[in-house]
Amino acid sequence: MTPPRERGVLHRWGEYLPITPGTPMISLGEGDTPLVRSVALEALCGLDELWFKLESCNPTGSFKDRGMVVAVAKAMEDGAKAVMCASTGNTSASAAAYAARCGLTCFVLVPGGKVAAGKMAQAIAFGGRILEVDGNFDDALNAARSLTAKHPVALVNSVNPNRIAGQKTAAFEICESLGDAPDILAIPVGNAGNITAYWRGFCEWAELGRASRHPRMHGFQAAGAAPIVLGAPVAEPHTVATAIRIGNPASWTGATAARDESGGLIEAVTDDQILEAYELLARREGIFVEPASAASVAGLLKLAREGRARGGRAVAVLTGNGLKDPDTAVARYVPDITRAPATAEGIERALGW
Ligand code: AN7
Repeated sequence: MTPPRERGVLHRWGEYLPITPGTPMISLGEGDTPLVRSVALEALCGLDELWFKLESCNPTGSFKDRGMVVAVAKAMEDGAKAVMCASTGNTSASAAAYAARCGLTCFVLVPGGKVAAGKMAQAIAFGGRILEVDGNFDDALNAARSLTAKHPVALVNSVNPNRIAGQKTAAFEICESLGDAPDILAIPVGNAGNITAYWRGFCEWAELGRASRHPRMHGFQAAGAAPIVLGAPVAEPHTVATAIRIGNPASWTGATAARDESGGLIEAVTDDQILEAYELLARREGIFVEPASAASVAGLLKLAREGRARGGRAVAVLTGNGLKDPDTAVARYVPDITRAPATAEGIERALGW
């Protein structure tokens, strides 16, 4: 029997990544995520086709694993014994996982009280050294940059170009799955690394002649944390979508370049619009994402309602799993739960059958 092909971003996409013969080919099986066609929201969004890229299916439940595997492999190649990141939660979960696997120490700087429970559970489970800071993500990232410039610890935020390199592979996968680039790529924007990475991926694929065109990049920020839309940093960002509660994105110029070069847009969606899309994805599509991920679909719905949808084929990136943030789910829904005795008769009575 032939052993299964090794999986993961480094194995599958290594020739497009900054790896050398000295790079350890680590993997948690990241990448190769499903591209699933919409059954209900496609029409509501005024599109001919809507596909969901389920980045929530990565090993730690978010897209961060694609870039983290490259960043951690390169850090090891450079002899690092420790990594550090600032995070709204998903980066820290991913960094802590790869660090655990590779025997590295992982320091994570998180905004105190503002990280969803599932993400904290992951950082704790993977043995991360967690520093809850009295400030927001932007403050934590500034501190992480200073600390890693001074101490022998590798910074694995998306300001590390290896992160962006790994994340661009999702664009390759979309083009391979659809046979070409889509007309629209809808994506949530926080620190703006991912929109930067996707745009790079689509451009690279077109330059290689493997796609015949580029998508229009549609980025969506939460209204309470929309610095790129406003054109100025937001000192105190707020949103239910804690993953994208970021007031001064590190890859700001990457995001505006993606928007402008692609003929796309970056707009804001309110928390109500985010939670509406969050609910529609769960109840009409059977896809449970965290609130930040729903921003991509909220944005498409908003464009349709404003009469700005132009049809075509769109891909919405669903960046993180709904299980990351159970508290938002519990708060959003009136659960359909009935207490009953553990007998068929008792359950019939409870159901009124
Ligand atoms: C689910 O984990 O910034 O625009 O520290 O977790 O590349 O920042 C997370 C960001 C979208 C925004 N969706 O991506 C972090 C962090 C989810 C996220 C984003 C994040 P970027």
